[in-house]
Amino acid sequence: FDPSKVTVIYVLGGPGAGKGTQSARLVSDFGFCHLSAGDLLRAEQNREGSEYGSLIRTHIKEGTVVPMEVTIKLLQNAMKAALQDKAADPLWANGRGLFLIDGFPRKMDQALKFDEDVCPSSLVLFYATTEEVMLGRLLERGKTSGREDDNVESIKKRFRTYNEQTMPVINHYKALNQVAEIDSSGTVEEVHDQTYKTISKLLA
Ligand code: UP5
Ligand code: MG
Repeated sequence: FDPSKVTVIYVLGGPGAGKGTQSARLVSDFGFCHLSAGDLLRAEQNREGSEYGSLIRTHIKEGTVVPMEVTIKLLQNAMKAALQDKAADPLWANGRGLFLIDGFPRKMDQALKFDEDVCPSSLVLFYATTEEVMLGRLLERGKTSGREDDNVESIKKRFRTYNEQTMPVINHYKALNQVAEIDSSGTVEEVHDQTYKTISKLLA
């Protein structure tokens, strides 16, 4: 597809910061196509006949980053499918093919590769809060989510990967002045208000 016809926003922040929750709100506000890299990986893990199932399962449980070839392929396929499906959606087509890419890129090599080979992003929405807040949210969700990484052991590993590998990505885009940082410690509504203002300005 033609990168000049789409607008990509990366949604980053630690595990449990609220990326998925806020992305869902932006879908109803602005008609974004929301692609969560984690959700795509979990779907691929469960797809019958996938050659990557056990590789993905291990990385998710250990909180480490799946090799970028796998994730980028899944994202590209999902973007292509969305461009076909949503072509008739006026909100989306009149705009610029709005994609929220949630939870990606998590590592510097992925960021450079995606920007260069697929499509550069216009903005990084960065949800920032404390590990204490994130831990509380994930343990609460873990009671019902069935996610294999919503347990204290996996969460600690996810925090480590985030600090060591994903923070450098955020700092890279900060140096390029492409980061909108949002404090995600408040209620869903409070965080959404801030997000809404930021995105309205970008799309104005
Ligand atoms: N909640 C949300 N906002 C709240 C608020 N303001 N106040 C109170 N509660 C709030 O939210 C988490 C929980 O908190 C929910 O119960 C929610 O109701 C509540 P959510 O919106 O789901 O947060 P999110 O940031 O999306 O958390 P998530 O757990 O999805 O983040 P991760 O980044 O850890 O998970 P992801 O699915 O992106 O990745 C999982 C794994 O996949 C990674 O660890 C990695 O192994 C692998 N992966 C890759 O290898 N490569 C990739 O590119 C992507 C993922
Ligand atoms: Mg999520």
